Amino acid sequence: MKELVVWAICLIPICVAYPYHGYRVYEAVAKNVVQAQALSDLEMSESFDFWSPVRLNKPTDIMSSPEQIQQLLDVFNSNSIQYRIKIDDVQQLIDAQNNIMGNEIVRKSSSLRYNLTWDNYYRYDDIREFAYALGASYPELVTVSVAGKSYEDRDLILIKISSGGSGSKNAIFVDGGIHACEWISPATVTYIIRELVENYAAHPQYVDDVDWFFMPLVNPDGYEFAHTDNRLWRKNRRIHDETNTTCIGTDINRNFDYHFDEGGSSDNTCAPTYNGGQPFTEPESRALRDAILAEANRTKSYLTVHSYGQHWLTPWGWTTELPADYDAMYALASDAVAALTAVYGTVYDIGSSANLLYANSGPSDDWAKGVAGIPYTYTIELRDQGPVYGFLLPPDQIIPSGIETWEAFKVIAEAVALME
Ligand code: 0X9
Ligand code: ZN
Repeated sequence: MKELVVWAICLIPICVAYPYHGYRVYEAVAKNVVQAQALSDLEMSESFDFWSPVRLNKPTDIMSSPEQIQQLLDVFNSNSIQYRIKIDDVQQLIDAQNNIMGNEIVRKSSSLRYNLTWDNYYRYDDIREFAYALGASYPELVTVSVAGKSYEDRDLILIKISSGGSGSKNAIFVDGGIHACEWISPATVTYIIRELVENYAAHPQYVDDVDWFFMPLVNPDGYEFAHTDNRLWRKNRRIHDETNTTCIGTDINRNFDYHFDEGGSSDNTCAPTYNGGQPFTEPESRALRDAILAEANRTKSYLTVHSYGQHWLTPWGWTTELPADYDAMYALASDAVAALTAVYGTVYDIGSSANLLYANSGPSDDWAKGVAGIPYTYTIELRDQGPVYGFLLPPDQIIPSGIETWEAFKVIAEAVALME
């Protein structure tokens, strides 16, 4: 994804950016290898934003600027590729969601000491406030600490939920918001934190039998930038002063030191999957690494929450070969997904990243398994499946996403509690 910031010429003090005005998202389906190759060639040309990977007989979402729409249609037509318009005007959808979110947010009632209501997407400050408010209200369950600082100096919040045991219990580590535009991720992760803490009395076993560690927003700088400037921003906001480039940001999920830069990760600072040049160049990935390592010997499951696609992914991304204990990983994933699907019928598929999605190297889950030695590491790609909104998931899906994902997390917690 190129950085698409087309600023209006600014003669008045308040400038408004409409970077995606007239941008369209098409859904195309490659039904044979020739069509798949044509789409892959298009992706390699880096002229279009591919929101989802090219896979045979599966929909691929491709965003086009207004100027390039005809070029895209020509490729579809000359290869007889079946397509449809999925989002007619990306900026209109962003604006519609901003209007819902704008001024009408239900502000905190007197009994709540935080803003989050899970019927809207909230900003970094609100998420941070939520963490400290829980810590203050439930000191016997919640400990908040700072795992490090982001490139722009924001605190990286770490929340421990534990009812005691002096570190003897098995643990689960969860993170969200590695990718800035995937707003449903921190929203769902904070929903689960709230469920564990504020509804503790309804199901104390999920806290009593395991310890939880949450980093709900790994990439706060990117997340804020996605709110203020570019809704579809993915990377962090580091300025690459070691290179002569004007492009900003590294994909935190390509910056981990396990089979680093072995495919599906870019050495180009302008690319959306820029890997940082070296492993652990980013303060956010270092802080996440250190927080995971601090509890790795008792952490049985690492859940890194992304969107979109409704996939429950296992490592690896760098090879299509499967981990030696893949069957056990698959069995637990399928129990978790069954519980999730039972709520509203939301379908997830399960498989290894390279097999189900695409080759990619340096993601946090591969490192958590391959280096930190955590057995059950999964990337969870939340709603939707792509046919409708993709990254622009409407806020009225936050609570349903939270409710169904919580059911899956309960299954993971029950299994982790019983592990050796
Ligand atoms: O590409 C990614 O970083 C993840 N998908 S996303 O659309 N959220 O960007 C998938 C990472 C999968 N994990 C592994 N390859 N192990
Ligand atoms: Zn992601």
